[in-house]
Amino acid sequence: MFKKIFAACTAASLLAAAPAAWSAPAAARDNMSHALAVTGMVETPLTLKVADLRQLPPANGGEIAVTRHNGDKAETITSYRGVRLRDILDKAVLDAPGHNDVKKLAIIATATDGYAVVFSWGELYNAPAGEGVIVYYEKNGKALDDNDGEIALISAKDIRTGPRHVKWLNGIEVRKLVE
Ligand SMILES: Nc1nc2c(c(=O)[nH]1)N[C@H]1C(S)=C(S)[C@@H](COP(=O)(O)O)O[C@H]1N2
Ligand SMILES: [Mo]
Repeated sequence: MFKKIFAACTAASLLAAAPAAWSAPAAARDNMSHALAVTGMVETPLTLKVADLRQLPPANGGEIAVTRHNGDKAETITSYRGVRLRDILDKAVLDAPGHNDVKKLAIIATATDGYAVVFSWGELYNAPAGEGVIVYYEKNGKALDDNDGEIALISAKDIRTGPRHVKWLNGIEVRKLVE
């Protein structure tokens, strides 16, 4: 009884505060990423729009099952057009002059909603995973819509591909983690 009243009051006060606090579900907001900024430890920071991504060496492919961390299926991508993250980093040129500098680099992929995932240089350049880390702008034959785009990233060789599937990708930051 008391709990019920309490719950009702809480709901009422939340509603009263609604204009400031309420926000639409993620997919209904404009989360669209209109460009990808490549920043941090690079010689040439870049801002890439879809048209710029189309100029880079293409990495197009077929089926990728997007699976959540618990194994549930989120979606199946039947085809995609994109670019390997490695090729984007090579265009920006990693700022790592010392022989061992690259090995200390983390590459962080961020999205307009604050979602972020981490890669390492070793993973992207010196492991099988790197081949499958793709920044893509077309899915199933069409430009990405509000649900993932305009630009997204996926690490296709991950065991569960959901966690490092970054929708609304808008940043690639290169950070040196160790001095
Ligand atoms: N930008 C962004 N990308 C994201 C997420 C997110 O919250 N924001 N969630 C991730 C998670 S945890 C999963 S499992 C996959 C699939 O989620 P979906 O079911 O929402 O497509 O998207 C991933 N990409
Ligand atoms: Mo997830």
